[in-house]
This record gives sequence, structure tokens and C-alpha cells, in this order.
Amino acid sequence: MLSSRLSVRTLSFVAALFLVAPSLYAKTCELVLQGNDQMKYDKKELVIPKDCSDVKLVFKHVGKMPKAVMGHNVVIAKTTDISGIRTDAMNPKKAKDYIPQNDKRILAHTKLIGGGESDTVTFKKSAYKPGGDYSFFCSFPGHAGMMTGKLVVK
Ligand SMILES: [Cu+2]
Repeated sequence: MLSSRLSVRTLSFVAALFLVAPSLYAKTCELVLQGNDQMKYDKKELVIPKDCSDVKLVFKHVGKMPKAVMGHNVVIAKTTDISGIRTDAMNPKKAKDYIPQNDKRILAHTKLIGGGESDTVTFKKSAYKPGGDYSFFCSFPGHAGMMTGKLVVK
């Protein structure tokens, strides 16, 4: 009698876990972006779906030109912070590979890559406000004018 009561209690506990589980479930959403030798990304917009807990950004340089000539990266920040980051990216005292170091305005970034290379970065969606104004761009000198897009957070 005691054991059957226990098992009913255990069963309802397990059932409750199943009900709670979906909201605790970590989901990594994958975004894929390409850059090429024509100084262009293949997308003008990246969208982070609502139900992701983590975001994995896969960035591929599909060109052939070396990093020193046609290097690309992806830097994500609030749109209002981009002009300041671009300025600091050009300052060799502050930046390494055109990424300002220890810069809290940069929410995520890949490394700088050349043709045929790729880089992946994973970050938490919780750092972004749904509906916020975010952009991604390439911080290689002279590229951001062509290589900028909007990051939409659902
Ligand atoms: Cu670039």
C-alpha cells in the first residue's frame, strides 16, 4: 500500500517535470552567413528566432583572396554603437585584427578570416533584447560600408 502511494507520487512528479521541461530546454539556433571576394555578405538580415537560448553563428569566407587583402569578420553590436566601434577598430592601440579589445559594446564577433576559411561563434540570446536595434558588420578597413546587415531579434 505504501509503495503504491509512493509510486503514484513519483509518477506525478515525473509528469510535472515533463510539463516544466520545455521552458528549461536549451535550444541552439544556427545562423549561417557568407562573405566573398566582392566585399559582400550573402545576407542583409539575420534573424534570431524567439525560442532559442543560444545562437551559433557560422561564418564562411567563400572567396579566394587572403586575409590581409580581403579579410572578413562579423561583429555584432547595437546599431547606435557601430560608428564608435568602427573608429576604434582602426586604432592599432585599441584593436587586434580590427576588433577593439575588451570592448563591451561588441556583443559577439568572429575572428578575421581569409578566402576558404570559416569561423563559428556561439553566444547567448539573453544578451539581446527582443525587438532591439542590432546590426552586424565587417570591421576590416573600408568594408563596413558594403558589409553591414540587420540583426533581428524575435
Ligand atoms: Cu570584410
